[in-house]
Amino acid sequence: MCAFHNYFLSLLRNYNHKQMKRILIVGAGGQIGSELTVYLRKIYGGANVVATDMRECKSLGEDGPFEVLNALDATAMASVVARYHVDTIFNLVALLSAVGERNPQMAWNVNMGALNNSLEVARQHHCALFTPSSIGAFGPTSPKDKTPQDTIMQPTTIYGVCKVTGEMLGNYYHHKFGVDTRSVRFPGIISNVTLPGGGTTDYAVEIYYEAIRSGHFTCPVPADVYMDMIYMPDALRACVELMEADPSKLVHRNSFNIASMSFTPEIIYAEIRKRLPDFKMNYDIDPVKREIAESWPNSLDDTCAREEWGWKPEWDLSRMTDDMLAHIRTKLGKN
Ligand code: AKB
Repeated sequence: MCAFHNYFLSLLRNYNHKQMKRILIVGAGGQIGSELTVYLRKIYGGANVVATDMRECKSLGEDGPFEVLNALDATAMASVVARYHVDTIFNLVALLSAVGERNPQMAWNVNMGALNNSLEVARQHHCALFTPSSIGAFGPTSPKDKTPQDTIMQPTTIYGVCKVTGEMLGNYYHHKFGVDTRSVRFPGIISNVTLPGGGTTDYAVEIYYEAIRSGHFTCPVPADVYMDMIYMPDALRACVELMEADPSKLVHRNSFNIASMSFTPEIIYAEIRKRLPDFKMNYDIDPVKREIAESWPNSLDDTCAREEWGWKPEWDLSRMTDDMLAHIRTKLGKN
């Protein structure tokens, strides 16, 4: 009955153009959330996007509703969903890979707790649910290059264990209860608005800030390790395009490989030096980040996302580097 009801609602949503109307963002103060909130409000209207975070975030309350919400409190989450008549939840709460290794129990409790609550609230209130997965869902036994959509997933970090479990739970809630769960496996996200925290791919953001600030960067990840990365505008567009995709075309749901660029620290350093020839980089390898980075794919195969919902990246390393340096120059007053 419930599965049928949810399926019927998702068909109805698909019938209308721009299906999401009342959106809840859980964990809106983080790297993705702070930009996704603004992006969604531009598309769906400020009043229709409710931003929530554990802590007060003044800027997120400027052009739409903001509520303080602990994602581990399911009752509070359900009450916000009911009060604002939410039909779509974006659960962005996560401790990232490197910080997760420092406190695996906390990473499991936070990452899985927020996801469990989001799934249950989505089931009870007939909402669609987006939860990011990550390249971190793969591990050393996955194929390294052009890692396929469906392949071996045996991650060696608690972050990856949470992501694989989350993908399976998302699929379970879809099959068992008809909840419209969808997800992408994000590469490292590069942006110039909010800094990431505790990730293995963070170096690819920090390098731009240091190139402008001090002209020198100490890289914690080995020179020759490839990882997939994506520029924030592409990441935001992926969230909306997937959630707006026709469900009848989705063979997969949790979670889609998406790809846009893959590089090593040496490659991004060389790209920045084309614009700032005096920029210098040395290495002080963080053993935890090294192990994680070496366990992840070099690059993902995103054919299924392209075929099932039309995914196509717009940014490459060169264009992104121009844009990052220009924005950070302005932000740091170094024009
Ligand atoms: C991390 O490095 O932990 C994240 C990710 C790739 O999921 N940026």
